[in-house]
Amino acid sequence: IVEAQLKSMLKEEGSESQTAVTPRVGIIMGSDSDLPIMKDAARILTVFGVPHEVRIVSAHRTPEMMFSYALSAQEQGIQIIIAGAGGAAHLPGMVASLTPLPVIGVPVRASALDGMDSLLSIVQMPRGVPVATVAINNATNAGLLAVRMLGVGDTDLLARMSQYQEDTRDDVMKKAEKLQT
Ligand code: RP5
Repeated sequence: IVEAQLKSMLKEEGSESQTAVTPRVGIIMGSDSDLPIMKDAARILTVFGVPHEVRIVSAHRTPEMMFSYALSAQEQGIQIIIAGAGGAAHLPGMVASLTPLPVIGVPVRASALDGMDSLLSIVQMPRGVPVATVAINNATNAGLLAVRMLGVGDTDLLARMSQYQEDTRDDVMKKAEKLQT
């Protein structure tokens, strides 16, 4: 049921998983309640044409699924994992301990502690097990970071990232000019 809900929410957004081709990025999250935030990562990957998949994988509620996802990701063709979680956000770190792939962690603001709990749970990893942590609720940056990482071996993708940066710059300049007139 969760998978069906996930698909329909992503379809509405135009960010549904591109399952026809092998996903290069796996977007996982602890709960379907993380999806309103995590879909921003899917949206960015869709804009850049990067095949990806979206899954609910909980470190605490479905630990066996987390183990099997993390242990099989590399052989499935996944190159980067974006993992979002809130509260006692152990998913990104645990996944990073089980795979050699780069893991980008998204702290989701999910509890009474305003996301600081998620941020600290994800960013304070022990030496030897890195998780590239983005700002609280900033799944957009997780998607952009994944594109930059893939761009190291993909000049077309890197060119599209440069274009995105130019567009962002132009957008700010236009707003600044408008304010002056
Ligand atoms: C975490 O607990 C999830 O990542 C989510 O952010 C938080 C709350 O989950 P729900 O109770 O909404 O399912 O594991």
